[in-house]
Amino acid sequence: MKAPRVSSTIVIAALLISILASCGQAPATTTPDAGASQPAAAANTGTKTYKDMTLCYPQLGAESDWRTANTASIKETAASLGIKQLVFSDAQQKQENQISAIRACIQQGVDVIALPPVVEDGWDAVLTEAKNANIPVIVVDRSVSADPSLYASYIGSDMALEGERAAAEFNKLLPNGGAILELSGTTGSGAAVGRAEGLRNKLNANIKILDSQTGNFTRAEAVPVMQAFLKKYKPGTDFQGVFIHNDDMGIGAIEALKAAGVKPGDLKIVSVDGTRGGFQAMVDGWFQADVECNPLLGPQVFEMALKLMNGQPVDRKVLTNETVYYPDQAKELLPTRTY
Ligand code: GZL
Repeated sequence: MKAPRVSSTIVIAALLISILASCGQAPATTTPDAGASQPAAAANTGTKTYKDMTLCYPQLGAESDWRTANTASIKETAASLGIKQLVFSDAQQKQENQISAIRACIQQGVDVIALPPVVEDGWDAVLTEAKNANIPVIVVDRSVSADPSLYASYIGSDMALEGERAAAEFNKLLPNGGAILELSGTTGSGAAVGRAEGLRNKLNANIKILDSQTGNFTRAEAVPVMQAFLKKYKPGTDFQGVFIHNDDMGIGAIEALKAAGVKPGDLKIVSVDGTRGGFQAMVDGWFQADVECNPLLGPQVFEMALKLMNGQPVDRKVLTNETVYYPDQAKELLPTRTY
């Protein structure tokens, strides 16, 4: 019996199907896993663009000029890149609100979560949920204590170095020693923990930290803290300096110092952030140094997010290069400050 003729059309079709099918089998271009920290890398096709990106940014709050500038950097960068959607929320400095926002983003199936954590602890559960949903997380600005395998990278500042830089300023400002007060940031936040640690690492032994209280990084909360300090300690006699973890609290502290009759220059004050408010405080003679902490992280966040969407390796830690600003340059630089 003659073999049935198989029309040439069928042969060609079968051939095409087998070629197409074999294409589907070609091993995806796997990128070397940059460590167990990343969800299983998707095929590194590099085909995703910013127009495909939905990024979740559960912002911690609006407590300071630094935070306002950080939010602006994220929103402006998202708009300029023309991403598909920025899922932005304001947690009003409450961790539970950030966690709820992250869960909503997981539910939505966003491409990347960029998290600026209000405090270091308490993130393992929700980061595990994100990892199980194969949504990469970039920790931004402040650090977390969670297992590093639960997030892809950290983009921000070396907070301990900022504290060490402040200590170096006090070592110069108080060469014969003395006592300083500390107005610290949000309790348990990576920024406050790091700055406090750095200060204590490098402060000369002849300079004593007389007392430390939190002002939660806000101007309003710093006023009563400084007022309480002034009730307890005599400026110039009991203490000669103040380390303030951010400019907003510094401006609040100045209000209390003025009301108590303290004059610019009576105390050696070192602040952190380098905002316009901090520069003005240096021009007015209140701050003797302002340690930079840069909030403009938007471009780095989105560049890394796109790499993660395309399954490309990313650095585990991206630290911003920062400096210290001084009164003698403040007047000239103030008009150029972008935050
Ligand atoms: C530091 C950032 C801090 C700023 C404050 O990276 O988290 O939070 O120093 C802000 O001004 O409120």
